[in-house]
Amino acid sequence: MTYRIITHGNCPDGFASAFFFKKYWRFLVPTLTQKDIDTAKVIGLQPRDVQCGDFEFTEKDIILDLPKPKTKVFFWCDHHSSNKEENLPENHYWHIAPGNAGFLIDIAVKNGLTLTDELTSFKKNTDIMDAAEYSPEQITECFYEQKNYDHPSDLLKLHLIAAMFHTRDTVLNDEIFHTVLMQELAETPMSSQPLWQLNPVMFHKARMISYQEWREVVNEYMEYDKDAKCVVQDDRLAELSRGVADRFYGIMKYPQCSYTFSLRDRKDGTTVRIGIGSNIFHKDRCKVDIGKLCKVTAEKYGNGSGGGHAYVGGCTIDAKNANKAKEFILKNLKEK
Ligand SMILES: [Mn+2]
Repeated sequence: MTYRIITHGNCPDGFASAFFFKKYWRFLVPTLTQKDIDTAKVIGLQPRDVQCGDFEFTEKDIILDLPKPKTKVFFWCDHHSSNKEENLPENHYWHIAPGNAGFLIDIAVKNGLTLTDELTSFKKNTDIMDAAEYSPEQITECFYEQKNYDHPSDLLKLHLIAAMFHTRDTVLNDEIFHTVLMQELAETPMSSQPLWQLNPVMFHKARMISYQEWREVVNEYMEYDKDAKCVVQDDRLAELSRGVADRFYGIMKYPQCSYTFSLRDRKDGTTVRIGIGSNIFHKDRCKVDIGKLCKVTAEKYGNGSGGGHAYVGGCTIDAKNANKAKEFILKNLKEK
């Protein structure tokens, strides 16, 4: 049985966490050996794969940026408030932090790692990405096509890399994710040459076009509710399905907003998925506990599955209640 590094798949923070663990394991678990790390398989999973209990974990698994499995594992580190655990055994870490890679870096620093400028930048920028702490200029830089990519910032470099495992083909995504992490790793992904030979800019350019196509379709029905100060994106009204969703489009189009709200039909046809967010550039405008509102909405109009954080949340409701739930949410946002 060999060790396995199991991380949040198809996610930049999951990638950054696995990268950091592979490269800096000495500052996290000194009892491991280089051979343990070199032979460790890297696997990307989704939180639901851990929660539903279908995946079989072993005592040699290293789990990053994911909920803690129910069975015994070797190492676990996570930063999501919903995955809180108490009385943790050795090699298990949980703390609320903007990003999991940044949290791992903090642990390594406590164990003697000296931060270089590049590592400091890696931490800062992975935190921005995972906690959505972008400025409007950074959104423009990373979510809209730029004239050239000759001298990308570190933040943009990390987006270029993430674009490689963010295609619409999940099998391809897993293959790229895994391949990149099995290559020779430099100080951070920003300076890892084998990775740059795979031409991440090409993937990113395609993604920028997909975002633009999506924005054009969504433009037809995206609305602004002045009283609720909320951007309403009811995807049930979409006539076409094109491109890839840009989750920051609502706040770029309506900078005066406090909230964004989206609804879309689930594939099963009987449920609707609701997402609510606050304006990330103006979190001070957010007067409603969004996680709570999502929970209440789920209990009132669905089977109770919903929740989130103060600034962002989601829930699933019965499709037949969608219009009532929409009204309920906008009414609640108006009252504050
Ligand atoms: Mn994360």
